[in-house]
Amino acid sequence: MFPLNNGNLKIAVQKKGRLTEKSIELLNLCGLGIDNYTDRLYISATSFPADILFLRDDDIPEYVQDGVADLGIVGENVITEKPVTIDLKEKLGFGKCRIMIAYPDSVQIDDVSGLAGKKIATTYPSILGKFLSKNDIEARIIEISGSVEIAPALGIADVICDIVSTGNTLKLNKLKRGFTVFESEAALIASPALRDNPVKEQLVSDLLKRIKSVITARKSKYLMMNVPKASLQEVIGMIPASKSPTILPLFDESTVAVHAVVPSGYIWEVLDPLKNAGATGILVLPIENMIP
Ligand code: PRT
Ligand code: ZN
Repeated sequence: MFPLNNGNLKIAVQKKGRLTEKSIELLNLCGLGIDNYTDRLYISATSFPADILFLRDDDIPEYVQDGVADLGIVGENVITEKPVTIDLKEKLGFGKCRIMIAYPDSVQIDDVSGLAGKKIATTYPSILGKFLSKNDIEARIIEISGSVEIAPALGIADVICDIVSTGNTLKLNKLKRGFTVFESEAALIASPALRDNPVKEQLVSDLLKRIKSVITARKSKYLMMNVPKASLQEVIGMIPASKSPTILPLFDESTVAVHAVVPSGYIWEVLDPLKNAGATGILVLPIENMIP
C-alpha cells in the first residue's frame, strides 16, 4: 500500500519515456538517493524525505494540481496544452523540443500566412489554435492522437504540427520543417496546495536550491591549465571577466597553474589562442554542484 500520509514530499516523474532517466538523474544529483526504480509505481528516496510517483506524463499536471503529488517533472508542452492550476517552479534544461509546422515537399509555405485555409493535423490543438489566432489565421485543425507524421501521406491533412527534436522522424516521412509554434523543455511544477503546508514548502525550497545549483553547474566547466608567467596577463584576458581565476605557484617558477570556472562551450572558442599563448596541460572538468 502507498504510504500517503508519511509527510514525505511526493514527486511525480514520468514512468517510462523520454523524461524518466534525466528526471531521476537530476534528483539524484540533488542527493535524493533513488535506486532500482524500473517498473516501480512509487519508491522512497533514501537520503531525502521524498517519495517518487511514476506516472504517465499526461497525468502529472492534474495529479500536481489536485495535490496528490506535491511536485512534478513534465514537459512545458503538456502543461500548456491542457491548462491546469499549478505553480511553475523551474525550467530544467532537458527534454528540449519544439512544436513545429512541417509539410511535404509538394507543399510550399513561405511564412505563417501560408497556413490560411490549410488542414493541419496535430496532437496539440490548443497550442496550435492559440498560435493561429495570434497570427490571425483561419485554418482547419485536425486533432489526432498519434502518428501525426503520416497524416499528409494519408490525405487527412496538408500540413502537420508536431514535436520535433532531431528531425529524423520528419525526414523518414518525407516532411520538411516549417516554423516553430512552441518551444518546450522539462519543468518542475508544484501544487498550489503546498502554500498551506509550511513543512512541505520548506522541503520544496530546500530541493529547489539544490536543483538550481545543479542546473547552474551544468552551464559551467572547471578549466585548469599551466601558463608561462610571461603570458599570464594575456591568458587571463581570455577568461570571461566575471569569473576571477585562481593562480597557483608551481615548482617550475616560470609557470603558474590557472583554474577558472568558465561557461560550457567557452573552451572551444579559445583553445587555439590559449595554446598559442603557451598554455599547456589544459583540462576541462564537469562541475556537479555550484552553490551560490
Ligand atoms: O507514456 P507517456 O504518455 O508517459 O509518454 P509520451 O509517449 O506521451 O511522451 P514521450 O516519452 O515521448 O515524451 C515526453 C516528453 O519529452 C514530451 O512531452 C516532450 O516534452 C519531450 N520531448 C522531447 C519529446 C521529444 N523530445 C520528441 N522528439 N516528445 C516527443 N518526441 C517525439 C516527436 O513527436 C517525434 O514523433 O519523438 C519523435 C521523434 O522526434 P525526432 O525529431 O527526434 O525524430
Ligand atoms: Zn504522454
